Amino acid sequence: MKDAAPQPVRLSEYTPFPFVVEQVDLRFTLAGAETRVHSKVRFAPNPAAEPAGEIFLHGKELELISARIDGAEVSPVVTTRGLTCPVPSGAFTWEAEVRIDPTTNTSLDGLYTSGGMYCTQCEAEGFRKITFYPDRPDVMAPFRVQIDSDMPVRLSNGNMVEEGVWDDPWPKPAYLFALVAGDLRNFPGEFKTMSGKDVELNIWVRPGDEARAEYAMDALKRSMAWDEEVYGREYDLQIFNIVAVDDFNMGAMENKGLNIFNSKYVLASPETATDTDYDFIEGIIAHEYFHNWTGNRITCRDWFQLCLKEGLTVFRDQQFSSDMRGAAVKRITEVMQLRARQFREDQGPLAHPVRPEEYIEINNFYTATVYEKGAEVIHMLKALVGDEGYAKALDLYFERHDGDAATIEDWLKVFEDATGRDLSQFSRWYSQAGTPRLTVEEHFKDGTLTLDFKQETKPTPGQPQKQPQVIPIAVGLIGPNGNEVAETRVLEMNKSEQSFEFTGLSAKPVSSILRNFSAPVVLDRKLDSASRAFLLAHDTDPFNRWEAGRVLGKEVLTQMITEGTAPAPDLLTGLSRVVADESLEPAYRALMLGLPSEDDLAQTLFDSGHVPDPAAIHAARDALQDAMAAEMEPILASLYEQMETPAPYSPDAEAAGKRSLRGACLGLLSRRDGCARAKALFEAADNMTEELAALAVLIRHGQGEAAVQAFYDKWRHDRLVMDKWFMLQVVQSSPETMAETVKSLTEHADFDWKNPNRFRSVLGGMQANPAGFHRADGAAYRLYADWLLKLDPVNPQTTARMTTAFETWARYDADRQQMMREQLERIAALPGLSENTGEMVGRILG
Ligand code: B3K
Ligand code: ZN
Repeated sequence: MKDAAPQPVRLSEYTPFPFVVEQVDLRFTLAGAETRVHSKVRFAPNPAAEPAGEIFLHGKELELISARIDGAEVSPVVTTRGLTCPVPSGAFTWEAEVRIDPTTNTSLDGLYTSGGMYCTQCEAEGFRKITFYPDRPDVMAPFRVQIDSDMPVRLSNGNMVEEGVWDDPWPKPAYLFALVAGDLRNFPGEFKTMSGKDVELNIWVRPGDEARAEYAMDALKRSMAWDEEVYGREYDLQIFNIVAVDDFNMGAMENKGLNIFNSKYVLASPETATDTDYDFIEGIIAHEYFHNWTGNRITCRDWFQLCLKEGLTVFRDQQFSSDMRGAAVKRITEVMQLRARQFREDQGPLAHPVRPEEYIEINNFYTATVYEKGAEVIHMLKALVGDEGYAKALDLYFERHDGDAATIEDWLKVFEDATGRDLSQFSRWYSQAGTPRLTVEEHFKDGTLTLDFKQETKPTPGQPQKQPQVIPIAVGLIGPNGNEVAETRVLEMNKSEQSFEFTGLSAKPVSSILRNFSAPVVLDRKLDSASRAFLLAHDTDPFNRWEAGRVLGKEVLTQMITEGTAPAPDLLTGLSRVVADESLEPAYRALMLGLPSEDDLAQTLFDSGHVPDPAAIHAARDALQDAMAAEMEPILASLYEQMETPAPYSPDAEAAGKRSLRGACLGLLSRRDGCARAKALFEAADNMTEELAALAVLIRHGQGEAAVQAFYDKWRHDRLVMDKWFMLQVVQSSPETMAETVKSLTEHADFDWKNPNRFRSVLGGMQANPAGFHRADGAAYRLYADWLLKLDPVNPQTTARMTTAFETWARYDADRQQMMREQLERIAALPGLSENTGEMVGRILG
């Protein structure tokens, strides 16, 4: 019998659960395939809901052994989604025993084993694969957990009562439940909170990895101190544990008191981790820790409110990283990431609002829109109400909603109550999908500059008509001599068309618009390249100064691609000057040397009515880099020497910034020196950042064979380093042969395709090589789809996520469109295809 088509869940259909849970007691007997979970749950009628004579508990892939209500055996009706059972009218105690098999759970959702250890992942709906329970975020309860196992280390949420027994006093939804048992070693630490309480800290890793947890521990302590200082939030248990696991579907998980991390985002040493790894570790440790208040103490009423915790927590981790590593560089990297992932999503068939209104599989909505645009919305909110208004609103949020499962309405209401502002129009940022396009025209007359703005958002799936949004537009003015003549002013646009004036100006200024990227919009501004070069040289807003170079770069590349012109000199001289400017931090100068990505260029070309040719885009970027190298060779060569960092390696932002500038110089110089510097650096490097940068250059220029082998021989026993080895060969491969490279890597003895990190290194690497992925004969599309078909039955979540490689199909020529659609249809036709992947493929096909 074929399963009925999966039914979407709708925001409009929310109803409260008819019961509250007063206490949960769990006893785990961990015994491989014979693992048992005994649950005892105290239910009482929910005064805020309609009374019910029966209870529905979620449950998936569970074998029910026994069930009792108030001690008497019951026989519930069990389906593939859960069970239903008649219940008494007052409070009652539900008890059940189930058998589960964590050893064959390859979905990495629920309770599973990874390298001999037991661990869990419950967000969003994994707890129902552990036992029968109301697995929804608005059902919150205290948990007590007993773990019977011969594993030396047994962990769960809350405080440890005795070996293997844990008690979490803070009511939490089931998605925050966690359990770990294994032969683990800890890297210990301690923290004294602002009210003087001592907290025991532990990072648990596999034997031998202890020393590599030092940086994560340091980042954790800094996160705890920062949340006290900036948000007044103190930690609330006696112990905080982090565990590193090798098999994990995403980055990390904020389970109460027991964060579980992909080992990639915990383990670091100078020899094995790059500066980027250190940066990510710091940011993700902070993110998961910050969830303790924004997510755990205040959680979400339902999964439609996901951005309530994720948008806010991303915003908070961005603030933290900005404080740790410098605001300008951080803002630029955030925006690059937003454009690469979120704008791309918004421009295609997967566009959805920050708060979606329906889903089939919630795990498909942990998206750049929910996370990153969700954070941008808060960035705007803060700009509109000011720093003080924001601080007042957040204090009120924590005071009013501590212990709640809250909504976006609750969130906006605290801002309205704290600041007196009406946010009804602003709330469209949560409900309306798509990236607004902001066009501007400028007029100057009699000392007055007028800026005429228009906003427009294109239709997105299910939303043909768009309403005007509230857009904070930060503007500053630069006078002809390069000095700022008007300080940054935040213009508040709330109509489709609106004009703003700056008066009393003695000469026509050059305006700097959307400073610090004050709103997640596409700014469409006609400006001659001389004015852009002027902003590149003089803008006092570091973000917009970088942006001027980026737009100039984009315009030059577009012309090279569509008109076959040579790289324009304005850009080259402008960049040379900025790169040589010693008053600018090295990390910032490194960003200046980066060009818009191939994917970004493809979208830009598509938006301006061209059909992007991936090979031509690749060639143009290459040619522009050649021209940059030729023009700047002397300065690049001297910077390469100057930016050498002294041993021993230190991961701090300043040293990392120097290495990033040095790496950017190396990339360009290798076009002139026959890779001599890269070869020398590969031999001499004492840290992974430089070793990998050198290897990338060698592969890119077809001189990597010996280095690839040497790297393998050196690092073959280190799984995280080997992920890099696999990925680099795909990303740096020549586009013409990338598919063959991928094919041979998937045949390598170390290609463990069931491990998500390894799978993403090789198959995910293809997306970072767009000219290779979009090869004209469709070979890469087929290969990619073959692997998604193979992975889906094993790990639906990771498969579904990776279908987004095809989300841009509509940009390309008819042949490529057809080839991509063929692969999507082939995936859709897989017998037994998961709901996860089925939903994604259906939406991408439209
Ligand atoms: N909340 C988790 C993500 C869970 C994803 C479930 N598919 C990590 C985070 O955002 O912090
Ligand atoms: Zn999060």
